Amino acid sequence: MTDISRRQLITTGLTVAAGASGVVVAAKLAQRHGLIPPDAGVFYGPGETLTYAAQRLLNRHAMAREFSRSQISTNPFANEVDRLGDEFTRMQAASFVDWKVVVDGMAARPATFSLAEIRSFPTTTQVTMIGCEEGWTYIAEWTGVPLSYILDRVGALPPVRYIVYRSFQSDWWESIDMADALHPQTVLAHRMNGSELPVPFGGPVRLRVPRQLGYKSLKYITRLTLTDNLKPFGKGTGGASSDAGYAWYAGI
Ligand SMILES: Nc1nc2c(c(=O)[nH]1)N[C@H]1C(S)=C(S)[C@@H](COP(=O)(O)O)O[C@H]1N2
Ligand SMILES: [Mo]
Repeated sequence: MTDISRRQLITTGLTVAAGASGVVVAAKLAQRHGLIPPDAGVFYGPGETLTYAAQRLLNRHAMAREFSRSQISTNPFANEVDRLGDEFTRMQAASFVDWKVVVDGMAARPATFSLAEIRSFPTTTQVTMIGCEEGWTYIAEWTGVPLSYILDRVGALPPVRYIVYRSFQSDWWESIDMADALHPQTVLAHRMNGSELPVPFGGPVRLRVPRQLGYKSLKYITRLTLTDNLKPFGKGTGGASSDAGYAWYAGI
C-alpha cells in the first residue's frame, strides 16, 4: 500500500469511528490531545488538521521505512545552501572544535554541548530516505544521538510540547512535537554513510526527522529550545517553512 492510500485509510477510519459528524468529533479529539498543528487557521482548514491528528493518534509509533545498505544512493544530492560565511569557514578549518549546541527552554538542566560531547553520546544508525518537497530523494545511512537521549539528559519538563531547533543559518529554524521528538528515528546526526557528516549535507550536525519531508531535517544545528508554545517564535506557525506557507507538519 502506498503512503497516500494508507494515510487516506487512516483518515477515513478515524472519521468512520467518530460517526456521522466525524470531522467535528475528530477535531475535538485532536484539540484534547493538543494535536492541532500550530499553523492551523493560517493556511490550513479542518482537513489538514484531521490528517495531522489522525496520524498522531493512530500512527504515533510508526517507523520510517529502513533500507538495506546496498540501497544507499551512490550519488546523494546535497541541496544547495546559502553561503555559510567566514565564521563557519573558520570553525570548519578547526574541525569544528568550537561547535556548540545549546539546549535551553523548559529543561531542569539546560546545557551547552560541544561537538566532542555530542560525538561521545550513544548513537543509533538508520538507513532511510530523505525527500525534498521539490520531488527528489536519496537513501543514506545516518548515525546520530537520539533526540530523546538529549531531552532526557537535560531533564525535559512535563509541559514541553515542542522542540524548536535552529541552524547556524539564522533564517533556518523548525519545530516538531513530542511524538516526533521522542521518536526513535529522530536523531542529531553527525555521521553519514560511515564518515563524519559532510558540510554540504549539514555537517557537523543536523537533525534527521525521517518521518517528515526534508525541510524538517535541518542542517548545522546550533540550538534546541524546549517549549509549550510556538507563538513567540517567528510569525508563530512553528518554523521558517510554515511561516513561508509550507505545512508545519510535513509527515510522509
Ligand atoms: N540549515 C539548512 N537546513 C536545511 C536546508 C537549508 O538550506 N539550510 N534545506 C532543507 C531542505 S529544503 C531539504 S530538502 C533538505 C535537503 O537535505 P540534503 O541537502 O541532505 O539533500 O535539507 C533541509 N535542511
Ligand atoms: Mo527541500
